[in-house]
Amino acid sequence: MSQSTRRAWLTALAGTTGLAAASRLASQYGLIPPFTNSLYAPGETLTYAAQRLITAQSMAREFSTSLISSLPVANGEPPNLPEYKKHQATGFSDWQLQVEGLVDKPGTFSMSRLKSFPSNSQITQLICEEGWSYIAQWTGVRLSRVLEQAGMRPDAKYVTYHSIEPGWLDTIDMAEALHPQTLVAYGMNGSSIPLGNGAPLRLRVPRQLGYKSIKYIHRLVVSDRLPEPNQAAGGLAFGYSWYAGI
Ligand SMILES: Nc1nc2c(c(=O)[nH]1)N[C@H]1C(S)=C(S)[C@@H](COP(=O)(O)O)O[C@H]1N2
Ligand SMILES: [Mo]
Repeated sequence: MSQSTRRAWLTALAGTTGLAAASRLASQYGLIPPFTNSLYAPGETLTYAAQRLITAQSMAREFSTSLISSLPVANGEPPNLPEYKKHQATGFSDWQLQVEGLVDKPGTFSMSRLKSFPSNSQITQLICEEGWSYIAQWTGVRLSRVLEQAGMRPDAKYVTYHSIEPGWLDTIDMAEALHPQTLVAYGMNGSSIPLGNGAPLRLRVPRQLGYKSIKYIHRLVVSDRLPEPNQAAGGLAFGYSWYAGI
């Protein structure tokens, strides 16, 4: 979108009093968030559209090492599943990330293969919707790199990522999936990720609220559409908005 179109859009947005009008504009520019059947849908459309216009290229704030939180909160216990415990006992050496859907080379990525790609680190703040946060360093491979390796097809629009933990999965659009700060993270604060924080793999999505950073991930599905809203899981299952830009 050109600067002038963007300005016109924003002016129109500012001048409108009804969310319905904003919604119409968002629709015209293809900025409708995928889940729009909730009570808050018009507001969510407005937020998503405005944020996508203004912040498509924006970066999550990064911090200096001295600001890393000394006691990162682990929100919950690691999955109480025999399968997970088996992996834990072997130091997660056989953990795999399965990639499927709109890719030319569906298959699995072993931990060592993921670690063989150039690694990226970021010191970012994980902000929970419940009001707490912590700053940590995350290390991993860019999701964009994994998607490229898997031969993502041009018609791909969304990436759904699944946790081994039942009920935990979420989806991001391509703007987020291909963003340089979106990582398939295997390291935290210079070591492997602690159990409670998502060992051995978590998706780190630092431009959105904490619930989009799903822990214990083992499967990515590339798609041109979202899962049906009635399959809502992860944050959506609690009624949180699908788009959680911060
Ligand atoms: N698999 C899984 N991923 C998850 C969660 C969870 O309970 N299970 N909680 C989410 C929420 S609500 C937040 S705020 C962050 C918390 O991350 P932390 O455990 O590192 O503090 O993880 C997100 N990812
Ligand atoms: Mo959260």
